[in-house]
Amino acid sequence: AAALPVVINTWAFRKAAETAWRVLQLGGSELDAVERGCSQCEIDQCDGSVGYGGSPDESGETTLDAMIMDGDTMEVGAVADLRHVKNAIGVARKVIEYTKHTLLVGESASLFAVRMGFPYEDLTTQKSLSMYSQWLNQSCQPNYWKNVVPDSSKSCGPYKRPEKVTCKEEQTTSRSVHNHDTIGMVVIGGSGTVASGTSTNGAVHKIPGRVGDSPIAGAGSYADSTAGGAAATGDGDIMMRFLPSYQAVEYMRMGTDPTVACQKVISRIQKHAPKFFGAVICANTNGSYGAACNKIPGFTQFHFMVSSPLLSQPTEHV
Ligand code: SD4
Repeated sequence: AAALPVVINTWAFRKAAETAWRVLQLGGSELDAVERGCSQCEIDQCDGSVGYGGSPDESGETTLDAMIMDGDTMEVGAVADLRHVKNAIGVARKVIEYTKHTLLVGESASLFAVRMGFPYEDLTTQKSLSMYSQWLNQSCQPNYWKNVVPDSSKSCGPYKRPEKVTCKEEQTTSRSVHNHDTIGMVVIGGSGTVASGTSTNGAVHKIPGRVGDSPIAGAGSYADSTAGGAAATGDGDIMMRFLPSYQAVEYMRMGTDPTVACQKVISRIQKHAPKFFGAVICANTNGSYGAACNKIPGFTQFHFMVSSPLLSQPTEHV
């Protein structure tokens, strides 16, 4: 059975689901619901991987990626590598509302945010500082480099491009399920208007400047009121190469059931990256929804939240 409106979001982020649902109940728009729902996770620092104080990069700084998409107008507002501003999806919303651009990045995005009235503040916390110093103190720091050699007497980092390519690939960061939990949300309103959005602090110990899938339209999320909406979570460096959210929406446009659409998207990526960590959620304009993940050791179940008139409260699905 399907009914409208429907709100789905990645992971068991219940408060985000409740907030988005409440916004709809109070007459807010689909975009309002996405913005407020994802903002809730930024405030709550959901799983440490959304909002400030998580995923310190190689220099110890927390940077944020977020996007919001309007499936009626096909407008997108996004920020990437946003520094010193906590409410990333709020800034993304201002990009839609007050500019003709789609994506603003880095410190320039921060300056835009300040002009829009957002506070400029430190995103590091005791927790992110201690994650950072633990990482610095490891004898061989897990990182995201490849085909480089250490540039010092230390066995690892800082790195330089090798004179001749060495065959040994450096160890990459172990991507635990828990350091990669972006909030992605899709809202389908009562009349079938679709909105979607994401917010994340990205990957732990990333190379400064790294932008993941989350702020990229069609990768992190996609919304089209003539078909449906989708959002992705997981290893953005891999997933963004496949535009999984766009692909899921296009499958639904062709009449594919949402669960099958998500499964097809996951198996496409899996052919190239069998062990990638990731999941996709989607919903069509009838209110049918689905999800799929790449089942790998340590990640065999994917939790997501669904809010609908058919459920008495936002409900966790596996
Ligand atoms: C990223 N996709 O920056 C994000 C992280 C994430 O679930 O989704 N976590 O790669």
